[in-house]
Amino acid sequence: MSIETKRGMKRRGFLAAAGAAFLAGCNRVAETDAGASLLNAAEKWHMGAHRLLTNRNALAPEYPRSAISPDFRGNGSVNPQNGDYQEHVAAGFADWNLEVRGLVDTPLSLTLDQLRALPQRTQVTRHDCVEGWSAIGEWTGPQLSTLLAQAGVQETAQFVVFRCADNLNGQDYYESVDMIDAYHPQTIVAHLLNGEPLPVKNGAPLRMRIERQLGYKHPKYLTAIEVVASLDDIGGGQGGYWEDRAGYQWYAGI
Ligand SMILES: Nc1nc2c(c(=O)[nH]1)N[C@H]1C(S)=C(S)[C@@H](COP(=O)(O)O)O[C@H]1N2
Ligand SMILES: [Mo]
Repeated sequence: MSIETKRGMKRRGFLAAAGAAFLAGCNRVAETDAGASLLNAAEKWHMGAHRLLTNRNALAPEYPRSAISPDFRGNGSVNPQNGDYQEHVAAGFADWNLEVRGLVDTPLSLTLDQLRALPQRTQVTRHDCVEGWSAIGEWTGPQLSTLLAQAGVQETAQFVVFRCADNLNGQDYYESVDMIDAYHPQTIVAHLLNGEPLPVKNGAPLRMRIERQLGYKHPKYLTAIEVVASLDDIGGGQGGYWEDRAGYQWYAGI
């Protein structure tokens, strides 16, 4: 091995150790309020840098059907037992409704047939979970922008909140995005996976696909879409189940 390569390895070892020390430091500062706001500043920096380096309206990569994963695994809630979800399963989701409410001129309550009758988008995309796995699937459904146009979004709107039917560890799953992701062309309300109605494990009968964000930003078992001006009074105030519970970043852009 050349001296040059050895030097390179030594340097990489040093950088890895420095990185680990930095991360340990982050965990320590996160335990204080000042530290938490520091991390928020870092997240804002990530969002700003991401915005500069990538165009947030750009499309996530789409794949040929031949790239579809044979099994799209289920993660998190895979068969909700709370509320009346199991009755909906037994009824084939015949009475499922999706509400669009909040800062809109005309609140909507849409049946699955009404959602299927809207213009549809089909996309083969890769889902990336922070737990370290990915899967490629073909998703079909109306664009969220179509529903928002139908409801008429008011000027004060800043975020869209997604309400879910499942209660996980005592808390209702929910998520939220800003208006850029809400109007992104690949942000769809999916009712088909690989051409079939969504399996229960993947969020039947409706789940969001928000393709420029990590897996936890794609809420399953969708019951309502709420347009709001602030996330402060929703759930724990951090904009999502994992954001409230484990400090996951609200902006998980990829
Ligand atoms: N309602 C709801 N949505 C959810 C979750 C959940 O537990 N409940 N888990 C999230 C996480 S962490 C991931 S990776 C994906 C998993 O989607 P899948 O089950 O279709 O693989 O859904 C996300 N959306
Ligand atoms: Mo995930």
